[in-house]
Amino acid sequence: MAMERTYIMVKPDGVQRKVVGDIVGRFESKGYQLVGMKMVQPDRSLLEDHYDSLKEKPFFPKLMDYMSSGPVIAMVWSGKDVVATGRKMLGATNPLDSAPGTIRGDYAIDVGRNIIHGSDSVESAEREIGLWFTDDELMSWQDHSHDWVY
Ligand code: RTP
Repeated sequence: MAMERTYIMVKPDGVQRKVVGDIVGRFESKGYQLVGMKMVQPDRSLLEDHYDSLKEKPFFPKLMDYMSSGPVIAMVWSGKDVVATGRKMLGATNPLDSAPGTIRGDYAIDVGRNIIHGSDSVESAEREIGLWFTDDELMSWQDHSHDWVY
């Protein structure tokens, strides 16, 4: 069984629009385990590291402005196939293509205000978790509730 961790981040628009509780609730209801969470006002160097692969994209400066415009909620969720399933729960990057029922499909219209980030692979999840969290901010507690999920 692929037990994984993923990095999920409610972006500044999601915090301002007060959908944090709903997003946390969706991951909890699905059966995933929260192992780390904090509110952060990210500085540009952290955001540049996080979005390093997009540095050459024309939208990169706008993305930096957007992501540094307010606090974000940084989270680490753990569970079976949580990276791929988390991306499904988020919906497509462009909310116009996101299915209703997904987070972006339910809350967003514009790709430049798409509410949430989720790691796109196990490797990028581990890289992003290392960028946003120190080891002592991540819990390793025994959650037996997943015995009732899988
Ligand atoms: P994310 O990293 O935020 O979860 O998004 P993603 O993998 O689904 O998409 P990615 O291509 O990595 O893009 C990162 C974020 O950049 C913004 N974006 N703006 N054409 C545009 O203006 C444009 N394209 C992408 C979005 O906020 C996207 O989530």
